[in-house]
Amino acid sequence: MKAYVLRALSTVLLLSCAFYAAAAELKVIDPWVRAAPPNAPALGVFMTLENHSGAELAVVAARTSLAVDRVELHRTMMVGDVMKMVPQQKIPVAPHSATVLKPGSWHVMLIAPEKVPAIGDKLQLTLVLGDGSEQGVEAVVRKGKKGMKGHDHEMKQGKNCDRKHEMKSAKECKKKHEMKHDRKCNKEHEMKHDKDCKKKYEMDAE
Ligand SMILES: [Cu+2]
Repeated sequence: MKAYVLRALSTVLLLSCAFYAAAAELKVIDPWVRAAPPNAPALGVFMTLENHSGAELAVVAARTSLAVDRVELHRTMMVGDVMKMVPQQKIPVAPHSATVLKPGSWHVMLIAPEKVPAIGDKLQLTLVLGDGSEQGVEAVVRKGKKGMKGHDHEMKQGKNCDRKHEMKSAKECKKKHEMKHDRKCNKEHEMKHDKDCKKKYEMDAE
C-alpha cells in the first residue's frame, strides 16, 4: 500500500514537473495593477518577468480573478507619429534575461472591468506560457510611482526608445538611454553583468 502510494506520488510529481517546466523557469517579480478611477475602461498590470532558462519563454495569454470583458497583452509603441497600445500575440522573455512590463512599454491589459479595484486590493492573475504551462501571481493595486509627471516621463522615454527600435536592437536603444540619462549605470555596465545594469536602468526610469 505504502509503496503504491509512493509510486503514484512520484508519477504525479514527474508529470507536474514536465508540465510546469516553463513556468518553473519564469520568475515573476513585483506584479502590480495601476490604480485607476472608478469609470476606467481598462487596467494596466505590470511586473518583471525573469527567464532562468536557456530557451526563450513567452507569455501568450493571461486570465484574472477580476470580472473583466477580456485580457490582452499590449505593448505601447510608436505607430507613425503616435504612441499607441498595440495588442501582442505574446510577451517574449529572452534566455537568461528579463522583460519589464511597465507603463509606456509591455503590459497586461484588463479590458472593461466590471468594478475597478481600490488601492491595496489584490488580484489573482494567471499567466499562460507558450508550452501551455501556467503560473499564478498575485498583483496588488497601487498608484503609478510618480503620478502624471512620472507617466509623462515614461511616455517620452518609451517614444524615443520605440523609435530606435524601428531601426536598431533593444540593446543599442538601452545603451543610448544609459549614456543620455544614467552615466553611473553605464559605468557599472563595464564591471557588472548586462542584466543588472538594465535592471538598475529600468528601476531608475520609473
Ligand atoms: Cu494597454
